[in-house]
Amino acid sequence: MRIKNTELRCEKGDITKVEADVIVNAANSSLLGGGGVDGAIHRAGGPLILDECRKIVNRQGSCPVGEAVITTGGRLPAKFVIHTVGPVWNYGKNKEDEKLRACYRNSLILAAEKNLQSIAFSNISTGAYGFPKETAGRIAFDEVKKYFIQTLETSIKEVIFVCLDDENFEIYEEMFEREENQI
Ligand code: AR6
Repeated sequence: MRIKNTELRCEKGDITKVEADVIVNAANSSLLGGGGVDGAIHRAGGPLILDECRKIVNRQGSCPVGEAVITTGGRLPAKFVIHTVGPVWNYGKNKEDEKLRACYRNSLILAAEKNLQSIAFSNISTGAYGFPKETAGRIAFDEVKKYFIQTLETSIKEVIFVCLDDENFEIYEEMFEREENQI
């Protein structure tokens, strides 16, 4: 689907293989790596990514939930990695919805500040952090659409939601289908 000059789509696969200007990692506040997509990105991208993460932490401390920082993509096909920290699901008691929205919004703002044209998102918080996938998908889709509807000028021309697991992919496919049938 298209919003103004930006193409949005979903795709099934491994985000470490995606050739976007920037891919968005589901990191933790330490920024020092972990499992899931974070582990895969550091493994595939090599040690330069961790070096830059360390420098960021030395400069500004750990990364709060909902915020985002940017590093090189190292050996990845992507030029950069945005590391954002999703909320841990706690049955909606800790404003998790709002925090997840902030992850998507702040990643887009950062990518536009760097004048990047294409961005690929992982399904933040829907693995180890336990956020229900359907709700997380709706929040991601809605917040990204909102950014493009509300932003007058942005460098971003392409957004890809990259889903590794079938469940997330089906959720995104259905959201795109529903949206396209409405227009
Ligand atoms: N490509 C695309 N998506 C992936 C990949 C991949 N290579 N690998 C996993 N996913 P998770 P979280 C999907 O657990 O829930 C880490 O240890 C996966 O199917 O990676 O935000 C961090 O260091 C799932 O839907 O991130 C944090 O400590 C989604 O990525 C913590 O986990 C997110 O799952 C963050 O947890």
